[in-house]
Amino acid sequence: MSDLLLISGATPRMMDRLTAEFTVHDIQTIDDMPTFLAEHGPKITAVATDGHLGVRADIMDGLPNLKIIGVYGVGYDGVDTKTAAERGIVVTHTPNVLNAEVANTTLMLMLATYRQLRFNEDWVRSGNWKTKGNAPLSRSPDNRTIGILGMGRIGQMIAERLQVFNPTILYHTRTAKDVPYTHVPNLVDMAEQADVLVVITPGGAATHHLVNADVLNALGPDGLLINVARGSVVDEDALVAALADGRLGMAGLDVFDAEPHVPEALLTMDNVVLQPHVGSGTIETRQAMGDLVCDNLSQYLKDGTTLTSVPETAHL
Ligand code: A2R
Repeated sequence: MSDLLLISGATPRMMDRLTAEFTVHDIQTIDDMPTFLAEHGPKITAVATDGHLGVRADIMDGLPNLKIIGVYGVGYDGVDTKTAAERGIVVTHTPNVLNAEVANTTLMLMLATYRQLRFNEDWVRSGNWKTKGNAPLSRSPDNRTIGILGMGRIGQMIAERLQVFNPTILYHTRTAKDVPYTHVPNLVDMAEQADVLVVITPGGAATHHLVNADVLNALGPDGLLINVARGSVVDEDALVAALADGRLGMAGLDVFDAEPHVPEALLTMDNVVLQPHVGSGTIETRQAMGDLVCDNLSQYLKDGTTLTSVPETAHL
């Protein structure tokens, strides 16, 4: 059996499949990584990880015969794909199977912020309803102009599912796509026109702090920012400041810069809805993602091909 290093968590079903096909070394059981790598590194040919944890450079260096990295997630900003490609290591990820769930999360955040779900729930639980009467009115998510930053697999699914709110959809990407929405070449221009800005690009250097103070100011005091991509795409300090000053109206956030750390100031804001990076986090979707990780690894074992390589290693 081939040896696999498991860096991220895995669902029980994923674990069953991995242990049936590989000798699994779970990173959580390894106390001393240098000693482990010296002893077992050369026989490990596969890694399973997630897009956030990726594979640390010292671990990659300690696995001279690594052939495949299976990422549990569509984003893979934690993996150094350049080094992987140079070393002939295939990197796979789990696109498409989570599109619908991340779109659901986006709609949940939009409804929860516009309709003040958390504030109103507190109104009931705190007894305010009895002592203070009806809760203040909220705003409607209907008929809004929604700017989507990123119009790939997930962005397109978000746009489709948003149709229930009768929106006008704009999008910003580096290149225009074949979609029935208006491409806006400048992000600040799009934020100026939009009531809602949905962030759904990959993370990494190319998108770092794309959403900066200028974009947030353009979105404005009635605007809503939803981030279901990566914390790194939004300048978090600028976001906290804009919300605190009232320059930005509301935020629905599933991702943060230094997870699981969330800026203290956000925790007390009523106009913010916070989720612990659960965009794809349902039993059904995580099962489908886990299956795809295992399908890629199994197929690679069998014939050296994969189902869903990342573009950077697709030529291998
Ligand atoms: O820019 P383009 O034409 O390559 O369009 C891609 C867009 N995008 C960007 N837009 C503006 N500025 C950038 N610097 C930039 N870089 C990429 O993001 C494309 O429309 C979209 C990415 O689409 P997909 O590759 O199909 O990714 P998918 O499956 O929608 O997932 C997006 C991300 C993941 O990487 C995770 O970080 C997160 O959603 O869960």
